[in-house]
Order: sequence, then C-alpha cells, then structure tokens
Amino acid sequence: MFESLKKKFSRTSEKLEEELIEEAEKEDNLQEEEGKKFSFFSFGSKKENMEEDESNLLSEAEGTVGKETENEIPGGDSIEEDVDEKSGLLSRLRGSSAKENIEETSDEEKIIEESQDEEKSHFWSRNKDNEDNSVDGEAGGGIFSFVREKTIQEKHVEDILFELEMELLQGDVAMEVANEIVESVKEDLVGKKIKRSNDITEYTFLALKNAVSDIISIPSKSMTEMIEDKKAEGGPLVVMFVGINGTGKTTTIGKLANFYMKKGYTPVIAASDTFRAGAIEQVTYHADNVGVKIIKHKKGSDPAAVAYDAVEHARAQGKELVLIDTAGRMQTNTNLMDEMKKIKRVSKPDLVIFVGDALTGNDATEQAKKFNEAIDIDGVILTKADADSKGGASLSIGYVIKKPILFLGMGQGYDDIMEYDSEWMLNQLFSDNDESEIIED
Ligand SMILES: Nc1nc2c(ncn2[C@@H]2O[C@H](COP(=O)(O)OP(=O)(O)OP(=O)(O)O)[C@@H](O)[C@H]2O)c(=O)[nH]1
Ligand SMILES: [Mg+2]
Repeated sequence: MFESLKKKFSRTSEKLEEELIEEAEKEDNLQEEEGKKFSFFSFGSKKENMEEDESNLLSEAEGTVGKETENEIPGGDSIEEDVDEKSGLLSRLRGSSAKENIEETSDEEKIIEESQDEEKSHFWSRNKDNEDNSVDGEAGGGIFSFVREKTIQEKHVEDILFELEMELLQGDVAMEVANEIVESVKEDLVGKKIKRSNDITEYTFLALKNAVSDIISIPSKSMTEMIEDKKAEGGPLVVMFVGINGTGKTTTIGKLANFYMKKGYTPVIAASDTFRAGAIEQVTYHADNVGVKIIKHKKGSDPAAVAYDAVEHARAQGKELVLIDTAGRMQTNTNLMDEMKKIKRVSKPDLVIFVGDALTGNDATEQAKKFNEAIDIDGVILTKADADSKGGASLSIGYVIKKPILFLGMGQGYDDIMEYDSEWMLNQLFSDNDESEIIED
C-alpha cells in the first residue's frame, strides 16, 4: 500500500543527505588542504630553529626532509606518503629532549589523523549501510563524521522541499496538504545541527513523519462509541452514506452491518437508493447475506420516506443502528444534491458519512469538499484502500475537510473493512523505516 508516497519520502531524506554530505566534504577538503599547507610551512620554519641547535641527528633528519619538501611542493602529489615519511623521521626525533620537537611531532600526527579521517569520510559516506545508527554518540571508530557539526540552512532544503511538494502533488496529495507538509518539514529541519550522514536521513525522515502524523490524526470518537452513546439515550445511531456513483456505499453498508452484527448489535438497512436500476435488489442481496432487516419501498419512491421508515422501525424494535444507503450522485447535479439534503432533513441522521474511492485520489478530496459544503458531513470512509498505491486521498481527505476518516474499505468481502487508525496509517506510509520514533516537540 501507498508505495508511491513511501518512495517520495525516502527520496527526500536521501537527497538532503547527499546535498549536505557533498557540501561538508567540499568544506572539509578545503580545510584539510589549508591545514596541510600550514603545517608544511611551519615544518620548514622549524628546520631553521633546529639548525641553530647544531644537533647531528637533527641536521641529518632535516636535510632529508628538506629535500623531500622541495620535491613535493610544486606538484602537490603524494602528500600522504610525504607526511608518512616525515612522521617516521620525526618519531626518531622524539627521543630528543627538545620540547619544540615534541610539539611539532604531535602537529604532524594530527595531520595524519585528519588525512585518515578524510579517507574514512569518503568511505563511509558511500557505504551508508555500514554506519552506526546512534545519533548522539561521538563519531569515531570508523564512523563517518563531518569535521565540524553542520547546521541545516534554508538554502540546503529549498530545492528538495520544492521537489517534495511537486511529487506530493503528482501523488494526488491535495495542494494545501502538500504545502502544509513542506512548511512543517522546513520548520523542523532549518537550524537543526547535524553531525553525520545518518543524522540527516533520520532527521529528514522524522520531520516528514511528524508532518504527516499531524495531518492524518484527526481525533474522533469511534462509531462503536457513538452507538453506545445513542443506546444510552434510548435511540439508534442513524448513519447516512453519501458520495458519487460507484464509490462503494452499498458494499460498505453490507460490511458495516456485518461488522456490527458481529459486535452484538442489530442493524437495519434503509434502501434509500430508489433511483438507480437494480440498486434495491443489490442492497437487499447484501442485507440477506449478512442477515439484517431491510426497509424498502418501490423503485422511484421518495428516498427520504424510506429512511424515515427505517428509523421508526429501529426505534420501535430497539435496534441500535440504522444504515441509510443513498444513490450515487455527482456533486454538480443540483437536483440530486437537493434530494440528498431532503433525506438528511427528514431522517435526521446522527452521522453523515462521505464514502470516497481512494483510487480516485485528489478527485475524492475535491468531492468530499463539495459534499461537505452541501450537507455538512461528519466523517469519511475511504474504500478500495487495498488497491491504492498512491495514498494521496488517504493522506489529504480528512485534513482538507477537517473531518475524521472512520473506516477504510480493504477489499470486496464483508470482512474487508477496518476501523481507521492513524498510527497504522503512518506505518503504512513509512513502513520501510518504521523503527524510527516520532520526535517529541
Ligand atoms: N477492492 C475494493 N473494491 C470495493 C471496495 N468497496 C467497494 N468495492 C467495489 O466497488 C464496486 C462498487 O461498489 P458499490 O457498493 O456498488 O458502490 P456504490 O457507491 O453503492 O455505487 P452506486 O450505488 O452506483 O453509487 C463494487 O464492485 C464493489 O465490490 C473496497 O474496499 N475494495
Ligand atoms: Mg449503491
């Protein structure tokens, strides 16, 4: 599920990592070069001091080093070998009591270490799999590290975030949701101090995860809790299902009747799609399969009256749940939208649920907006999530209309429905890296 978003998220993390490592490497190389030149020249000046000491050993050593030095400066090649040889000579000088010599020796050793570090940094930045995963520990023991800590600046993230936004939009994420994610990731990252490459990936990934987590978590009571609340008041929970044609309203009603029967409740279905040919037969088929009562009138009759009768029936029989099926309609069809408003007025549902097809991506979000404007919906059920590789609607729909997703349709069987769980959704979206924890603010 949601492969497309998953890919986009890990690509963003990797790109930022690449950019920062490249920049850090450039800076480190520059520093390194400057460092070598400096110690090289300080070594040359040391030579003069040492000559003043007139020590035989020292003169012999310096003579050799001096020669190498002259040979190596112009070409600038073999610097590491050069340093190695110098270091060998200098370690011989270590036996000397001259304090200056000792100081010079440790300077040279530093250069060697840095030079080795540079090799490590190249090696590790290209062999990420071998990296240590800890974030706070000091770099060492072969772990890649920047020579200095790097602070992420706006310029580092601008291109990547622009790309992320484009990709989210292509992945059918609604514009306002894409903007929100990008802004939140930017806020999270800019100013963050990073020590090594796996920090970058982790921080970017967690920033994304935090942003998405905020977007998909809309607190809501579960439908079961709502049934219980209504039961305590002595009435059924009346739920009306709306949406455009073929999104899965009737199938979802069959699934929910089954779901709540299994929980010990007694649902009743209202066949309020009196409009489409075969609709009454279809919903009757599901009611019979699941074993629940169906209230139906003739084709073409008033759907509001059917819904009203079903509510009366549930009240009279002490049933806990009324599921009202309605005809699919385009949000642009004014007559049918008015008819839907009438069903709502007459049956006074506790919940109006928009049923959207996840596969239609941003269209589902746009339709939800229109239905919400027309009759103020209370929640969403997204169907066909089992076949949704993009994830755009799942990510956007709740946030855009500020209403919770209540269930996800996960297939064509009666058991193929699950209560929406934002943690589960987050793991679906980020499952390749799901061992990461969400950063606490
Ligand atoms: N894969 C998959 N298919 C689904 C799911 N929900 C519904 N379907 C299929 O979608 C098709 C349409 O389902 P219906 O329940 O008839 O849709 P509807 O919204 O009632 O359609 P209208 O009444 O014509 O507006 C059927 O073939 C269903 O089996 C789901 O969660 N996953
Ligand atoms: Mg239907």
